[in-house]
Amino acid sequence: MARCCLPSLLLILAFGLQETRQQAWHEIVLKDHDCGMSSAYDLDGTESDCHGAINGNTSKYMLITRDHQNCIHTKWPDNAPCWWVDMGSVYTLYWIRIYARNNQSTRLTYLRVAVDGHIVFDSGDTGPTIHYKDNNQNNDPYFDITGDGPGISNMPVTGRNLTITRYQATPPDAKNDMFINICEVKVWGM
Ligand SMILES: [Ca+2]
Repeated sequence: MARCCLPSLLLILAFGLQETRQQAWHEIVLKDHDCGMSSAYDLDGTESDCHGAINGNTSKYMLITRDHQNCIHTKWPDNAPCWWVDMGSVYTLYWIRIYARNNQSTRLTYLRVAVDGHIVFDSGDTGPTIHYKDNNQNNDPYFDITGDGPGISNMPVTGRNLTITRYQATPPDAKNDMFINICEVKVWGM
């Protein structure tokens, strides 16, 4: 083989490997996995259940009843709110999608996502870039964490425990808004 062809061949092999890896990605279903949260909002005697963020329901409408829980909501006062899920095995994650609650975008600021302690996203004071399915704002709002997004992008990341924390409210003295209040977490990897 002519030496000049080697770089092209390596490029083709690398591209092929990346394509194969993308084809191998799949959604890692988190439903019913072990999870926990630092505090649980109490609504009419029923506490928010950590599984509300992994029950497969991405609806933006929060339900906290004995039979139906869709979103998670930490409780005030909790100045270091945290939610976590044990994915059951070690995975390499390429994509994380987090669905938000309607009309609660201020609760997405200063949100930090980590896998086994490796921070992969920090929404900072502006919060994440929100998307809607089919660009229709009536649909469920979400944001994506990938390797090429804004802010911290330590993706892909390998680990077993995914943690979401919040370290400040907006504005900082809004103690009654210092919640983690999201509706679903989805992950893709292998
Ligand atoms: Ca849900």
